[in-house]
Amino acid sequence: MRTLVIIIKNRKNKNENSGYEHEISEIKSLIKTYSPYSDFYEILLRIDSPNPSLYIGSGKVQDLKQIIIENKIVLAVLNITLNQTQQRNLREIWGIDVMDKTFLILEIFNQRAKSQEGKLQVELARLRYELSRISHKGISFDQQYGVKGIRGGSGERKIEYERRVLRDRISILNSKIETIKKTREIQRKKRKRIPLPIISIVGYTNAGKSTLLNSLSKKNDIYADNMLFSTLDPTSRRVMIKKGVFAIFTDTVGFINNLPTLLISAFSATLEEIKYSDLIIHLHDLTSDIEKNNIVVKKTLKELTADNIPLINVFNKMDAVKNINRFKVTFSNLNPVFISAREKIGFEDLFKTIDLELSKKWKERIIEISNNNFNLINEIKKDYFVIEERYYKEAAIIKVKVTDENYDKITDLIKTSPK
Ligand SMILES: Nc1nc2c(ncn2[C@@H]2O[C@H](COP(=O)(O)OP(=O)(O)O)[C@@H](O)[C@H]2O)c(=O)[nH]1
Ligand SMILES: [Mg+2]
Repeated sequence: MRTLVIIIKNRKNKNENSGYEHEISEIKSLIKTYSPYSDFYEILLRIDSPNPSLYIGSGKVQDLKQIIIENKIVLAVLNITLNQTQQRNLREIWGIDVMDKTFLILEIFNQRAKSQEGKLQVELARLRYELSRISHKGISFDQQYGVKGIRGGSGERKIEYERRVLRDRISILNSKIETIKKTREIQRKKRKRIPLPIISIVGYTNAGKSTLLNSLSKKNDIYADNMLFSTLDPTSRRVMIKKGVFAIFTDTVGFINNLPTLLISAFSATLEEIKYSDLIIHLHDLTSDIEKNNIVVKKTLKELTADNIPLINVFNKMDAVKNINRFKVTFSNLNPVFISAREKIGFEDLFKTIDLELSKKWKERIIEISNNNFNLINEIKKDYFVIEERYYKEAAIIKVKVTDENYDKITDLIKTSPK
């Protein structure tokens, strides 16, 4: 999917240039989260003040239309906030999908939300976002609010009507979410677990989470025919940690700098799955503001009640920084693992640390199945992780890697199985 990334800077603001590289890299990373096989065309625009109906000047809009056609671009993403009119007009003129950053983030949340509550939270955020940008003059709702004496006129009435409709839908959604929250515990119990450890990769957008998932699975995945894994969603991969030991790695939605407040609940709901993981990899970006990001991530994990899950602090992009020892000293209290996801450096260390953590809960157990009951053996192989099978005359000896809970289930299965 070829995407046009448009970074708009206000000419009057002298300091605005500084974060350009970072901003473009963050937006690209978001687009890749939305659509992994994207490639990009980048444009930096300087404007004096936003155009009410297009945000950018109409001449520039036409120039960009040429670029869009010539390069077969299908999506444009802008770093600023568009109101509905501007978004609609640009879509019409360019004939492609146009999004601002918040809209793109909502699309990503929408893709990733799995639970019913997650989906409703995202829908709620979308309505709030729409409510915030209803406007006929390129002024946001927040700015308009409280302005007195310009009421009246049919435009104003239409806006009032649209706001009322949105507010009604918001309150309906809110009560639905309340109901679901009450029944959530029941749903959790019903959840079917994959019989392998689940490792969630969390961290800021642009930290290298997707790169890590890709590098790990390319290096170590065994493209097994295994039925268990055909149902994995595309953000998860099976990775071999050491001979015979596998885990499911899951890429999560990244944290985003200055996430708009109205998206925070939707964001947490999208991350709900983290609660069910056996281990969290917190991926830090050595080239970013580590301390500041760390605080935000920790706080969010706590809000998700995921702060009791074992966590490994992994520092990425070690290839891009000089004097790695300085970081080793600064973060020694976090038991850091240093890697380069892109250059595939430090993976042995990472696997060792992961294995150590997981083996606290996932243990090798031996089970004996008499009379070589193949139906039973197949059933176990279908649902649990078998490391080794040995067949003797009287019985089969099966070695599995399981949690205590899984082990109990297997013993129950053996007891109840027809001989
Ligand atoms: N120098 C360097 N860049 C990396 C490394 N890993 C990822 N990146 C780059 O960081 C950017 C964001 O990576 P991505 O995997 O999309 O991050 P995500 O948002 O956390 O999924 C991309 O431009 C990657 O090429 C690394 O080990 N070293
Ligand atoms: Mg990503």
